[in-house]
Amino acid sequence: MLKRIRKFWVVLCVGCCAGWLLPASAQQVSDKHATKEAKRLFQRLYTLQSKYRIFGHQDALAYGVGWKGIPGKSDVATVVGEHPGLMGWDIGHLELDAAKNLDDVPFDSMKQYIRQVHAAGSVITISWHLRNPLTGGSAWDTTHGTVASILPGGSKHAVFNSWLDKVAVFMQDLKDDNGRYIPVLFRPFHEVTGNWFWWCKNNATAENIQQLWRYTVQYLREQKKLHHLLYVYNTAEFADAQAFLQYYPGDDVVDVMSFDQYQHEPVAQKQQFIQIMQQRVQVLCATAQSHKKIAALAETGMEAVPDPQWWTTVLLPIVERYPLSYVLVWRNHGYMPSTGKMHYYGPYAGQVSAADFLRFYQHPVMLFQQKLANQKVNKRKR
Ligand code: BMA
Repeated sequence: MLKRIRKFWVVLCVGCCAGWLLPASAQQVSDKHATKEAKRLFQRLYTLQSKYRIFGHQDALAYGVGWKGIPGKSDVATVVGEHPGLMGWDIGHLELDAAKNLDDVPFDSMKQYIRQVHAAGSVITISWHLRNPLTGGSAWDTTHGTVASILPGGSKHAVFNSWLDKVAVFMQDLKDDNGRYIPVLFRPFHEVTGNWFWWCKNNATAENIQQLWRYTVQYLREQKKLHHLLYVYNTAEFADAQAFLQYYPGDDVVDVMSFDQYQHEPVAQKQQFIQIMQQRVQVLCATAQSHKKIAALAETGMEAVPDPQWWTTVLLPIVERYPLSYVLVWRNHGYMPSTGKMHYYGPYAGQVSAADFLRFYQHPVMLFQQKLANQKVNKRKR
């Protein structure tokens, strides 16, 4: 009898570890060999999204409006006293072996920030404005045929592989103090339904775009043995669920479904923006739920936030009622000589929307770093 009970427990434990006992329909990370930390991050984000929205900001610790590289500072913290719960980073120009990314953030500092904020309880997401491998131009060089040129058999396939090798080296360097890989939400080939990057829909067939995605994930997983990445599928605008999924590469290579959209409408027409965003978020969340994926608004914002109530009258109604895991606003660059405009999306002390951001921060649905850390998204079970 004792033997039988022991056998039962052994089978049960092995079964649990292998995921056998999860119902076939349960949500799971797409990588069968995902690290424990990546699995845990997926499960926690999936669970939390029914109740909370994590607030994210691009490059939050690296610089803000009027400052750069001040240890421990973020523009968000100047308003609410703590950092965002999610931080976005971009590895554009890593493929060039550059010391800094396309927005002047040194890659070494980026790795330090990532280790630091992960330890403090924030989640990391990484995008990649990679240059055009066919022409050597920027990510915005939309030369037709670039995607086909880097697929197996294409003239730039070897170049693309060498770029993926560099991404792998960077990702392999993201470890915590205990030597464990820091899980990352990786969002390559973003805004696929736009028309401004070489990987966007007007420059390649849907089939080529899907092949590129699958090739990239398989290369990083199988050749490079990276198992701490969750993959974020991301579109720009879309008309309906079918359009949203037109470039979707498959449930086995995606963990998060998301889209990017900014408010370009003037403040007086914000209702129009809210309405369209609510419709899109609804479609996104329903689609993500039916595929058992996490849903996110991966980039949004209103440049220079001229609306003093933008956070509670625009962003909150867009994210509050829907099971979205996170919402990220783009970077706080400050004055941009090339456009002659201020280019920032997050608040900072003294900014016209700062008081409203504080109210947004206090809303029970929002998670910033401390509350998120208490939710133990990154933490190992003791
Ligand atoms: C854009 C702008 C650019 C930047 C790029 C990549 O939206 O912010 O200035 O280089 O993103 O971060």
